Amino acid sequence: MLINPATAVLIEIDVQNDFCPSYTRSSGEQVPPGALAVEKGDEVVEPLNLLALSFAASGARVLATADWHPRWHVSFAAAHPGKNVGETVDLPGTGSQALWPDHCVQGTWGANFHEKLDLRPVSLIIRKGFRLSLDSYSAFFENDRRTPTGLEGYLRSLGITTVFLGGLATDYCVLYSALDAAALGFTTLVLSDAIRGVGFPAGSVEAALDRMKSAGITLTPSTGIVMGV
Ligand code: VGL
Ligand code: ZN
Repeated sequence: MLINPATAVLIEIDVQNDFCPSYTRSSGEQVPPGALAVEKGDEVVEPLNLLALSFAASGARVLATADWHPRWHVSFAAAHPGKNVGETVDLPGTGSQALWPDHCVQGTWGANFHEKLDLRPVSLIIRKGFRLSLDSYSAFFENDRRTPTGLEGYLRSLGITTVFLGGLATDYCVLYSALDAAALGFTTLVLSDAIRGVGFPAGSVEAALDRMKSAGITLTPSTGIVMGV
């Protein structure tokens, strides 16, 4: 697949410690799992790094997003006495909001990008979910589905028409970012080898892939992408 670097962007979604499992550094040191570790979540790092290099080398932009919550964020079960992780609450403006363990708290290790994610090609980092009472899965709109992150305007001002997405998690932030990108009229491609899902509730990854396909989103391996005109 030949891609024009002037009109395409790669967005690396939430490749943060809290979404990654434990692993061993080459020094032998064990890195603990994140608070909301996605099974094999760290496997997205290598394909994203390779593709990011190829985007940057061709002059195309690479962006990253970060989940960036204040302590006692509304998406944390701990902020709702009597509620547990995996339950939902109804929020004014948002509707049903899933409750998670505390994760990606601003300024903590868990909110940092995975240490193997190559940030050198990344020219913009979008932080989302930073308001106490509003969550954000999508890189474009927060969970009230109205509050923009500013990403749409950024992409349009650069003449971007094609959005490649990879990262974490397939069934939440990648899904909602891809659906919004497609709804906004961007040609949207999700990198099949550079996504991993939470898998809660059961079947959510399969459901997410189906929703993406129904929305006209292409699932494609990162290895088949060649930058050039
Ligand atoms: C995410 C659940 C809660 C994600 C973020 O990045 O997919 N999932 N916050
Ligand atoms: Zn979150």
